[in-house]
Amino acid sequence: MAKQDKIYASALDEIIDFKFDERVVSVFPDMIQRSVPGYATLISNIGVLANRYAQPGSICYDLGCSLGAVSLSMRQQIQKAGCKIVAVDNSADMIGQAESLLAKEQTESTLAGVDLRCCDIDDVEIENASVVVMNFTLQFIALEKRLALIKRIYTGLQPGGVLILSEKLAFSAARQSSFLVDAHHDFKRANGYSDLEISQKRTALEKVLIPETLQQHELRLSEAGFGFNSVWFQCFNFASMIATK
Ligand code: GEK
Repeated sequence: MAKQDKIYASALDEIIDFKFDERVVSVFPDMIQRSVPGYATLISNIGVLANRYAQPGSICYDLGCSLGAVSLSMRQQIQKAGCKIVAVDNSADMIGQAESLLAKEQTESTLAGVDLRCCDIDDVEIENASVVVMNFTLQFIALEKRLALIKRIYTGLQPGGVLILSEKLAFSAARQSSFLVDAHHDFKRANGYSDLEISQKRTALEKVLIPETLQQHELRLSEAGFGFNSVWFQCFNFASMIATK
């Protein structure tokens, strides 16, 4: 069973900015499952979508892979010959743990192998790509770097390739925003988080996770060159988009 996330359970004198360090890694499966509504549905269906768009002999990227859940799902689902999965995270603690999880789940029947890399997304060359996934990663990238990254992904994709982008969303309409934020907090309470945990985690993430509106994402995707894009999943203020080249 996954170790329970109690990081923000007792009152802290000082709340420091959230970091993907050893402590977070040790509880990450429990934390993300209890914090992101629809996480398991997203993971399994990203694999399904990846198989639909993966092109034989191409590369599928999992940018900000954490413990490799998206890579595992893609590896299970992709039935196209000669695909490689490149999974990238700049947290050494995440990559270390992802390595052992991926090795444990290794089966001989999978067609696609996973190449795990501990580095910044900025340092990864995106080439010959048919599928690029950022499952709740762009929100941690500095605002001023986001357009250049999306443009680089667009350039590295083959025609017909896709970007799958999941994000926590912001909403400009005050009533809609407070409804969806409150609903998300209810979801966290229903999953056993206390008000103290919710509020301390919120403070820790304030300067680190910068959500944008769906309109801001859509504008950036079109500016980068993506043609069709659509939301394919949403639960409360968490959504996943697919954009095609
Ligand atoms: C999942 N996709 O389980 N370069 C590389 N990695 C980064 C960078 C960067 N510049 N910035 C942040 N990360 C996963 C969940 S978690 C989302 C993704 C969350 C990494 C960071 O180390 C972390 O592992 C991941 O992006 C974001 O489907 O915890 O809310």
